[in-house]
Amino acid sequence: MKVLDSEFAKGFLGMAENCWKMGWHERNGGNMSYRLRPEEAESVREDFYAEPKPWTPIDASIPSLAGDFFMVTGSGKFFQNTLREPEDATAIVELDDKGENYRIVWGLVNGGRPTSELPSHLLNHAVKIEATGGKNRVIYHCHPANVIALSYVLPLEDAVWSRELWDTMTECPIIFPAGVGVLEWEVPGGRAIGLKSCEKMKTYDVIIWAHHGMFCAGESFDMAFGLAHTVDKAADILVKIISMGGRKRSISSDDFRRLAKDFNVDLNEKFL
Ligand code: 2HA
Ligand code: ZN
Repeated sequence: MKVLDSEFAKGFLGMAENCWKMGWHERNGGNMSYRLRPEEAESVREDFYAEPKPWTPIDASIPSLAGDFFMVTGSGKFFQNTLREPEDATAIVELDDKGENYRIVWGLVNGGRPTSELPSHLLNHAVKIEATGGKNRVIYHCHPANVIALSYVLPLEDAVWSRELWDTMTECPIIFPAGVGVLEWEVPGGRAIGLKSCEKMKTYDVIIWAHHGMFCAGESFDMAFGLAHTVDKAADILVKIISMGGRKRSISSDDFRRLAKDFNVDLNEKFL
């Protein structure tokens, strides 16, 4: 089968288009990766390059991902164009048997490299595989304005962000019951931001990169998109609350506990 006829590629490109429409991807901002199931990789293998591109160091050693295939956005590519020119804007990469090098086996037909955040993506895939018993498949990064604006105003603390965002919309604690992690400003694209994100990804599915954007994980495209959408909407409401002069009332800790009980979610007690 052709890669572009596969359900996973349709899911990837559909999510990229939705994310573009949300306004989270100015110019070449943001990136996305999807870990293929072995049978998905097998089903499109006939469409791979007869001569894959050369092996390239990942800048990290991730043995748990050895031999895995990932669909990724390309460095410098615009989300706006992914659906129109997927073979130019995205790639499938294969990892070697040590999890130290990758090679392009499909896509980026006009040259180029996978996303500059590839080390962050792969390191965090490894953490999330461990945390979810292999269920996590998507890692996604975007630049939503409300989240970025709040990172100039709120203290950069997990507890403050988690509680403030939960208390914008009743369903937030059900959708991100662990809360959100927050990283101080860091240079994009390197090992440092990747490794610091990994520490947070052990606990959270969403990380705020201060003055930069959001980094999140999901078991499917719908789950990753839905999570980013919910956090962005909560941040939008919080900006409005702060702009209107601040909270006049709140959802109480006991109310959050009642919600968690009824919806059977494991709410992070540290933030109550
Ligand atoms: O431009 O968003 O973080 C791509 C990015 C890097
Ligand atoms: Zn970015």
